[in-house]
Amino acid sequence: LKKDTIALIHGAHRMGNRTDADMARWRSLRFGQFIHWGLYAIPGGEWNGKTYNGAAEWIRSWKEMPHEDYDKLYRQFNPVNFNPQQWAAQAKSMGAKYMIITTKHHDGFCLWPSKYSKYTIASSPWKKDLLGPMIEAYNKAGIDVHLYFSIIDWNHPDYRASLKNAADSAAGKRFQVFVKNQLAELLQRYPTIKGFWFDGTWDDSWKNDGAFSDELEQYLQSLHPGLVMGSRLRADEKGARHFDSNGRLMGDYEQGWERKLPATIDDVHGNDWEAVMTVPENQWGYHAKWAGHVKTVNEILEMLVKSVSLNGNFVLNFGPKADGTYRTEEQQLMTGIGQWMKVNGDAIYNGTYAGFEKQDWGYYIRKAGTDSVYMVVFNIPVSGSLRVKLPARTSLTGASVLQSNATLTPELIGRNEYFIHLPNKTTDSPVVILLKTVTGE
Ligand code: FHN
Repeated sequence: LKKDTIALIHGAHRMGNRTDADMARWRSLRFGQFIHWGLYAIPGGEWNGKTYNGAAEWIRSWKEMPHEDYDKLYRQFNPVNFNPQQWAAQAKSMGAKYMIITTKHHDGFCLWPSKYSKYTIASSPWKKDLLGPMIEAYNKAGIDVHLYFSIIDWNHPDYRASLKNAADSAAGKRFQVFVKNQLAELLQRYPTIKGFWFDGTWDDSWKNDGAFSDELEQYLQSLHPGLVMGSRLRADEKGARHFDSNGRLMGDYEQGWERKLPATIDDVHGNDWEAVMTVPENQWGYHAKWAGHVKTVNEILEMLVKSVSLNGNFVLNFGPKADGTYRTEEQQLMTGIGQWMKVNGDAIYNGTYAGFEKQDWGYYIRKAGTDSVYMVVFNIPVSGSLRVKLPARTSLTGASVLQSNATLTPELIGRNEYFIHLPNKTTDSPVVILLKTVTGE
């Protein structure tokens, strides 16, 4: 927080995290699936035999790709192999408890038949709504759905990055009405959704109108009380985004953790937060030729575990192909993550910061509001002995390996300090140990 606070009308309206049931639910889910799906999946990062090395969903802004060509792609969008039940089943078996789907990315193409635009799925050969069946299938599988919505809209004639004259301002006002209408339409069509995930809010036209984003947030809350919306939507009247000019978080959780994670608990300032992560370095939509490093199951698990250990949610992105299927690498990741989650998911859901001193072997996660603390071990020391230092007046009464249920006897080696001796020094996936602790005199 900044020292000298200033009076703001459109700054943060709340101190601290939301405490209501809808937010508590979002916070407990911890692991989500992000899906970037749209017209950009058709070129898949390639055009006229050349490969675009930027993010596939940005190909329209590549000089080699004429806008007219991109804007005609909708005539080919026909995901004949799309099977929403299968998508939902795969997400469920991976262990995801919520899903975020791009209703409309920066290109402006809508996956639902919006009555406010012609550039929608209804104009494609597929014709039918894609979002409805997807939301229904995910909800049936017990997975909450949140809707990604880009404010930047490359297709809409009234979208302006900045407002330079009276005509721009008039267009900007019309665009705001359009945004409001589309969002209300989404809520009316899909009443089970749990939140909006806003993006593309960095242009001047948006951030210089804090009053509008503030009113919009309140309007959406009034239509659908309990909605969860991150910090990307809002700007204050001075153009500050995410955090207002007094340093207070706007929106329900910090939404700036994109392809990066906080290092320590101090970096999150007590706020709810969520990280979104790509599988390759920076590809969200489908790219036929992934270049560079592709994250492995264990790398992703470590990010998930680290996020939860620091009170955050972790969301892994997938970019399905234009025909509605997932590439093999993504399917394999889902399976691999799911295998681990099936055995060890208890350490993730409802997990929170444990308040214990961090050790080099990995991360502690506390089951919210309980004495159960999980050790998630990524680096086993050559000694095979894992150091556990507990806060004052806390003692360790037992430990067991989650996977095998094997009981481990902690060795007391100093005041509030123990070794847990691992039976196996080698493993090819993170080992979870459940600690039983007692806090008292
Ligand atoms: O430009 C987009 C990008 O394509 C992708 O959708 C990510 C997801 O967080 N958001 C924007 C960049 O911040």
